[in-house]
Amino acid sequence: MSDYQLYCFAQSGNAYRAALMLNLIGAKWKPVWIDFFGTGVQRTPDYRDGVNEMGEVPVLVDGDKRLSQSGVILTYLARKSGKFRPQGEDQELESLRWIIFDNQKVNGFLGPFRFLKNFAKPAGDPAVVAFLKGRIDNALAIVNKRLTGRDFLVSDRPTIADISMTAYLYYPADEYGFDIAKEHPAIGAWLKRMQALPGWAHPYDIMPGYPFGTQGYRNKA
Ligand SMILES: N[C@@H](CCC(=O)N[C@@H](CS)C(=O)NCC(=O)O)C(=O)O
Repeated sequence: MSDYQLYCFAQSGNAYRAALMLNLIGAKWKPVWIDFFGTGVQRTPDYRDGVNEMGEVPVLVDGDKRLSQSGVILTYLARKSGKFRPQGEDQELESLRWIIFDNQKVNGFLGPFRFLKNFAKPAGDPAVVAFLKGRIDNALAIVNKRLTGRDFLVSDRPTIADISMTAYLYYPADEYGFDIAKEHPAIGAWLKRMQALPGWAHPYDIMPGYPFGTQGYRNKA
């Protein structure tokens, strides 16, 4: 029996943070597929009243507990498992600082950018897409500088800040039209270090929704 349920879908980097953490801590979990692009169930009153008033994915269910916001889910799972937990107040604050920067400026722009390029109908206005690309280049350069000469974002070992920051960075380069790992080599090397962790898996392999419009997986992990 699964210990956790995760409301998610394969294209969601926000949900991937939680799915990856569950995998990395060796938790038993099962996905609840959200047909985000089809029925759009996340916009219904039932979803907002019964699952998440914010109308968002991911949502983690652990018994009677129901959590949303990936940063909250990561914090909860790190405290519960003792894994990937920042140590001491300084690391906790530093981790929170990078998680907020990630949510707002890194994946906060990469998510809508990728959505407008790949999934939106009609496709995104080129001026909006170009604006987002400028913000993304700036934010990724900051992360690349941070990772130059260090292995992980806040400590000499991976923490939830690293897991959060990977959210959209493993999706294929052709979905972005540029190669994040190649353009930002310190990010590229860090992504390989994260990928080497036991339990790591690609978003398309652990969350349902691939190929697009189905409930399938790319290669079921
Ligand atoms: N900060 C949130 C972002 C969650 C989020 O925006 N999820 C997207 C799916 S990738 C969503 O549900 N969007 C619905 C909406 O914004 O209306 C988190 O980290 O969990």
